[in-house]
Amino acid sequence: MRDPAPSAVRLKDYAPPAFLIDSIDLEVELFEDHARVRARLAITRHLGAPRSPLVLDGEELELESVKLDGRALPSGEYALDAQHLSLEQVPERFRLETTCRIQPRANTKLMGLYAAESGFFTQCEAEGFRRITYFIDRPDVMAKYTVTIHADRQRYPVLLSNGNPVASGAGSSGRHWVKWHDPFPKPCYLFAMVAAKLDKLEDEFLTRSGRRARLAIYVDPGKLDQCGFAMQALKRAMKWDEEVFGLELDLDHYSIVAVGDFNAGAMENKGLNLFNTKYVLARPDTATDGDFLNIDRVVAHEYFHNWTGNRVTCRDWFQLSLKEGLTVYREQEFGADLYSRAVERIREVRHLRAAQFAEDAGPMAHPVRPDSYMEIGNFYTTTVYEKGAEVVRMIRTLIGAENFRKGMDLYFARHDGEAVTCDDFVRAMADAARTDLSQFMRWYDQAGTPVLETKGEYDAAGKRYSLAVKQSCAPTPGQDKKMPFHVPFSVGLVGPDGRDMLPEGTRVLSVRQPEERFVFENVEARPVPSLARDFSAPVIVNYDYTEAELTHLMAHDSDPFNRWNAGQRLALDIILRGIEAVKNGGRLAIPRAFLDASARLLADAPEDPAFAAEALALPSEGYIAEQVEIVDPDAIHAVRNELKRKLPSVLRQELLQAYRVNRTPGAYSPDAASAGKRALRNAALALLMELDEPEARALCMKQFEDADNMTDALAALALLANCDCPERERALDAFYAKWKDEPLVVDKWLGVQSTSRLPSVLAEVKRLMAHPAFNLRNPNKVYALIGGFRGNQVRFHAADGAGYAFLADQVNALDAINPQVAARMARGFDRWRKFDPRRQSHARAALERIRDTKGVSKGVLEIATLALA
Ligand code: 0A1
Ligand code: ZN
Repeated sequence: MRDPAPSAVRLKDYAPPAFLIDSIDLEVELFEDHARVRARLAITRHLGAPRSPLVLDGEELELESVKLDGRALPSGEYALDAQHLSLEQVPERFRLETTCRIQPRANTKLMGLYAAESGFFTQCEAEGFRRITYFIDRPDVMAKYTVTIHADRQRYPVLLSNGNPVASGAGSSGRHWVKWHDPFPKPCYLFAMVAAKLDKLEDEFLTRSGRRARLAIYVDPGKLDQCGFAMQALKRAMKWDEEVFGLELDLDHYSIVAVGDFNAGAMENKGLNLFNTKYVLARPDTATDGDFLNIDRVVAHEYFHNWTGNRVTCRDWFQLSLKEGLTVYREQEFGADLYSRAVERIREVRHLRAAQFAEDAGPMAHPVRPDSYMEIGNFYTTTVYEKGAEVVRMIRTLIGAENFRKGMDLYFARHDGEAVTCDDFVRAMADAARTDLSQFMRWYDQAGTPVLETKGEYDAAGKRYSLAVKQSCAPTPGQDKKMPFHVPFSVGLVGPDGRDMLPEGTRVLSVRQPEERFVFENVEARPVPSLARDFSAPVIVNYDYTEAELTHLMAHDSDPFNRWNAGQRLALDIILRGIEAVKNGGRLAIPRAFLDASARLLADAPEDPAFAAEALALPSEGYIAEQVEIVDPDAIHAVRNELKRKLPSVLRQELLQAYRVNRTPGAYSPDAASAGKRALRNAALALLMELDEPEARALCMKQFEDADNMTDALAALALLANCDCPERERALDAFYAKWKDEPLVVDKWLGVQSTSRLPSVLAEVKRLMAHPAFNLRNPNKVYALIGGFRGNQVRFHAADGAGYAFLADQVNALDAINPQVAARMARGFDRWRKFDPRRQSHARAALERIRDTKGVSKGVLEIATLALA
């Protein structure tokens, strides 16, 4: 086995930089076949670093010249390797000028400066700036930037960088230039520039202190009609941050640029956010309710980073969750205020449980603050982001809303303009609340999902209810023993009449010991405990509920999250028992209670259709897989579908009724109420389609053909793509013919095919790889087709190993083009050890093949090695 250790970067090795860079003056000249980058750095030796050499990072740069304080250095006076430019002896304070040539058109990694359809774009987080020029590429080196971009005026009329435009002019032979200055010192990962032909939507925002900020969204020519919603989203976010956190925009210009080739979702570069088109472009006929919601959230997320990430940044990449966990938390709160708080929470937890709990249980398990990495690009994970957000939320639950706000204020007062650590954040919170959060810090340093075993006891004579809580956390790679966590455990006691029995409704217990008992006095009757209300901590709560208790909670719990959660537990228990039964030659048994509860959900649906849609959705196949010892994907698929089919066979009329009454006539609007109706209507249609009857298919086809919005059209298309029926091909062909010139809609078309449940899906995916609609160089296409298949549990984990072999081939092919995207795809193997020996041997072979490929990237090697370890 290979050891990733030699090239691992470790948190404990952190040392402050030996040099600081006060300012950088960047001159970028763009040509069709290359770019020339001249950088003038003002460098000072940093405290306590007496004689260390100057080491600058650089990658795929062709160095043309180096000057120190104006003197050109002969090659003997510096050292050059594939990763660095080093100068053995430099003064205390000096200017260094380098000139390099780079090849943006050959940059398929989409890190650094690269070309896309309409021009040139950058992505620097985490370590992309070193692909543009030699620099000390780490976030605790913060410089002031002046950037001049030169390019052909016709082809690249728009020249942008961070900050404010300060000068511009014409050059010879049709060229022009624009100079930008950013007054805020920033780490180089926040640098951005764009040279492209783009259309622009303009607007403005008057901040509460009276600053007039000019807002702009730049998109590919012809797409202006798809960016109105993103602009409104931006203004909603700006207003919300002023109102909720007292945080205001500090800039005169704030721009968003959308680009179709982008590895991630979006990037918070100071004053110049770069976005994947997916999170900007939307029109009712091209984007679904989910897309609109995501745009609201991602636009807000990047905007919120201006304070949580940019004004206060990370000292090193181990602290990534300092900005990401906090910003996701802020984004979640924004989403909750704008849409439905309960439904947003349910969706967030569904995602966390499916993705993050699985990550925490697999080979890539790492703490919210990892302690080592080979490739930082692999640590933009659901643990750092979503579990990180839960950690911030837990602090708020423990210290209360008011103290939390004080803590935020104190954090900014102390650290504005600094590069800090997660400890600094928690210290501000603890100080503001005058409380001790030292045990709480373990959430940052210990990986794994804690389990709370709970038992209730009611003493009727003493009117006392006591709850015993025992916490544990399974070992994770490199962490055999865990210390007890400090868990905020929100508990309610639901009475026989369905009412809350605690005077305060919900009590937040502070669980700190391995074993604890909490006593509730004056409890008049035996309660049903409602545990971890609103998902108060990212833990697994075990309690031996009876079916009757769960349906009681489903019907009455005042906490909507736990109302939903009770239904999920009930369904999960039925499915797990069904899987066991089938394994032993028996059958799935569906208790009456489940059908009654579902009927009640539908009857109550008019009050909150979006909630009803969530409650009717069964736990995902991936989540079910996490609950069993050895995964049998076919059994999970079969049993879950059988349960799903049972509902329409018993509740056909109710579902048809829900389908009929939840129409949204009139002009489309993505607001929560309308989206909720569509969600329920489409959930009803999905259940009816399980009957595999021509009437249901006709209804579905009719919806597909008549829909005036993408939500309804795509929902119908996805259902048709799931069935082996004549309507399938007709619908898929019609959809493609209509949308082949809208790349984001083509991604949806690829997605419904790669996630289809048909057994032929791998053959279709392979066929689509050669379709003109697909392009291995475009990350969105890869995520839709290969990523979709990777997440298609029953087909990807086919017993013959064909899915694994296919993914290995694609990871290898991608690795040569875009290692970051390849590494993400390679995560599909994470859970291979949970499957049977036959599948395991196929997966192992696929992983070994990836690991042993000549020239494998560091990122893919890290994923494969950890998976095999
Ligand atoms: N900071 C961004 C995420 C991001 C990370 C890496 C990237 O490289 C391709 C791009 C974006 C965010 O949290 O939105
Ligand atoms: Zn972020």
